[in-house]
Amino acid sequence: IFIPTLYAMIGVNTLQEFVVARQADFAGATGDLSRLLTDIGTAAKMVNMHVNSAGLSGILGVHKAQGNTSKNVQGELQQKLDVYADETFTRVLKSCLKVGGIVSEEQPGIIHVDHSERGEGRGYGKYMVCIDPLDGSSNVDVNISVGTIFGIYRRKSPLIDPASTSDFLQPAGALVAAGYVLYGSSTMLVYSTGGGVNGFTFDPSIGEFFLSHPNMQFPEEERVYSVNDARISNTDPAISAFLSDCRDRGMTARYTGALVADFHRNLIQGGIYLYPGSFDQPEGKLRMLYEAQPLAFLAKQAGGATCCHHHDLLDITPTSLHQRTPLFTGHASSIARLRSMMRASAHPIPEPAGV
Ligand code: AFP
Repeated sequence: IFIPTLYAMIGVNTLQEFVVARQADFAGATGDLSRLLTDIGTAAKMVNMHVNSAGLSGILGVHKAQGNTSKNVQGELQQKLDVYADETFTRVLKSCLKVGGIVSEEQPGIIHVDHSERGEGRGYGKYMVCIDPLDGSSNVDVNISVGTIFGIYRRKSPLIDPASTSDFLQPAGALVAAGYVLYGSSTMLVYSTGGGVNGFTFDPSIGEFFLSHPNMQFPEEERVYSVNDARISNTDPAISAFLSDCRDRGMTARYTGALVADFHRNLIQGGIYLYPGSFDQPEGKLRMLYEAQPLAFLAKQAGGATCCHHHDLLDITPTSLHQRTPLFTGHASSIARLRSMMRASAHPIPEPAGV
């Protein structure tokens, strides 16, 4: 049993200690990425406080601007907590000298971060951050887990100019780091810089994340499949056949409606998450840059795999900032079985535009 305060007493790594210690694994590391990752931890603590007290602090429900409900760039209703989480992560990331640009689910374009404007250094930082500040936010009003997902790329263009769209449109295989925060029965931050996946649990009594899940790997056993079955009537019939095969193999269904929570459970218990495209909407619902790619990177680091209908998702170079993608991620054997069934399908989903 993990008891956070006990871990604190016996001197197990805090997030900050761990991140800094891991820096030594990378020859020539400057500490810039370490600073950025610990800043993300700080913003997560702030959002965590509001998520935990949402029912008491009047921050439940839909956000209104000038009396009207507000929508994000995807046309989805914004919850008050979506807006708070977006403002918090953006504010903290902008103050980090290493960040040159941010793409958030809640903002239409690139948020450029020019440090020279504040007399705080030279131009723009070298890291591009893609973030879904509050994933699964429709769960908040009913007190079910939500999350934050982030991916960090190294920019390709010169630091002296504002970041360009192509600095963000890189394949998941080029991520420098990725992770998520799960605001659940306890709050966890899980991340990878490429040398495995490590999970940290927040100890609210002292306000620190402590290493609680070192070297996370998908277990051998495949136990769970996570899918919204309302989304499979108009998709590739191979997916229904795959789910039926899952049931025959003794797997069971679990789906929360928050990608982070479903991915996290499947990582710990062994399972697969599915959000297919449909014949009407081949690109599906989930966003490539700040949902699919970071989780694909983590899945790979944890011994799992990720695909869309026709490709390994790690190989896809996105073509637009808010691109959507079908997503199948989790246990490597489940993904391999699903892919072979989709390859043999008589009615495959057409390739979405931009892939
Ligand atoms: P919201 O953030 O709008 O609640 O969407 C959550 C999400 O992007 C992802 O976290 C879920 O897995 C998925 O959408 C749920 O979508 P369905 O409601 O279509 O199942």
